[in-house]
Amino acid sequence: MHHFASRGFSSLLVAGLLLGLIGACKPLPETIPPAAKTTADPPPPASPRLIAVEPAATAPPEDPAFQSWLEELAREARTLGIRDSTLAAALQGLQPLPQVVTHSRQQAEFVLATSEYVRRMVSEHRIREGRRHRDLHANLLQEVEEKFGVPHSVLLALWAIESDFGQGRMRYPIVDALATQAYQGRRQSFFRKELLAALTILDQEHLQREDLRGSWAGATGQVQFLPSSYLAYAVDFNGDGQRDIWNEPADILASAANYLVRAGWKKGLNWGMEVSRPAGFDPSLAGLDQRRSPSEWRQLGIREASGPDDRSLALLLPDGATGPAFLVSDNFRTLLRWNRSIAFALAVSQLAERIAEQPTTGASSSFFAETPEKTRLP
Ligand SMILES: [Ca+2]
Repeated sequence: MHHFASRGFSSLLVAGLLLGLIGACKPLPETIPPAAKTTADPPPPASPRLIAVEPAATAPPEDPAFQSWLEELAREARTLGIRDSTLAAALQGLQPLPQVVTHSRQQAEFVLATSEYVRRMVSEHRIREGRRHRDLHANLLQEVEEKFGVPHSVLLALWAIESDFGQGRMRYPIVDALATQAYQGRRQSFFRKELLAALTILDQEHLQREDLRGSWAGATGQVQFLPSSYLAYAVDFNGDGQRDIWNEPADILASAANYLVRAGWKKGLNWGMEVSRPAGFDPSLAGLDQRRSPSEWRQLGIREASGPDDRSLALLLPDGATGPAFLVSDNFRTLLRWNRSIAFALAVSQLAERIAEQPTTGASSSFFAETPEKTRLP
C-alpha cells in the first residue's frame, strides 16, 4: 500500500513543474549588483549572450559532506545486495543538481484551479496524439486490455499526461535527482529509499546511470514510476527479459495497467460523471469519504446520478461550491492511488473519454465551455 501512497504527486507539484519550465525560459536579469563589480568592468554585454547561460548548471564546488554521505549510502546499498561494480559506476562523479533543489523549493508557489489544470492537461493536441497512438498500437492495446481489464483509453491518457508518449519528463538522470533530494531535500528518508530502489534497478536491469531518466522529482520512464513502484509493478509484456518502461510500448502500457489492477481497478466500472446540483444544495455532502448509491444521490436532488445501485459514488466539488460537480466511482479512487491529486484523476478521466470519443462531459461542461482556445503544453 505504501508504494501506491508514496507515488503521489500533487497537481500543484505538476503545475509547479510546468510553470517552472516556463519560468526557466525567462531571460536572466541584465544587471549585476554594483557591489559585485570592480571599476574596471566592461559594460554588460548585449542580452543575447545571457540566453545561453544556464545558472549554475553543473560542477558546484566539491562538497566533502556530500562525498561522505555517498560513501555511507554505498555501504547501505551493499547490504541490499547491490554489486560493487554497479555502485562504482552509478556513484562516480555524482553531484547534487542545483536545478532539482530549485524545483523542489518552487513547487508550493504555483497554484492552479482544478478547472484550469484540467484544461491544460486535456489539450486538443493530446487528444489527437492519443487517437494516433490508439491506432498505432491497436493490437497491443487490445491484448493489454484483455489481460488486465483496464480500458485502453485510460492507459493512453496516463501515457499522454505523464510523458506525452515519451516526448517529455525525461530531463534528469534520476539517480542524480534522487541523490540531491535525499541529501538536502525536505523528505530525505523518502527519497533515500527511492534512491536505493533506483540503484537496485540499475543492478537488476544492467542499466547505466544515464539510462535512468525522468523528472526532477525522481519518477522515471514514460509512465513516470517511482523506482519502488517500478520494482513492484513493472511488467515485461513483450517477453524479452527486460521491463523497459523507457522505450518499449508493450512494457509501458502493461506496467501502467498492472499498477492500476494492483491498486484495485474494477473491470467495467466507469470513472463517474459530471452532474448538476439543485438550487440550495448542501455542499457539505461533498467529499471522497461520503459515498452513496445512485438512488440516494437522486433523492438528494442529483438527477444525473445513474448506474446500478450497488455502486458507491462520492460527490466532488473540486473548485468549491460554485464550480463543476462530479460523482466519482471506486475506479476514480484507484486513479488517486496513482496520483493523490483529484485534479490529476479528473484530467486522466476527461482525456480518456475524449480519446475514446465518448465524452460524458461535452461542450457544455463547465470545465471546457469557457476556454476560448485550449492551452498547449510545451
Ligand atoms: Ca520487455
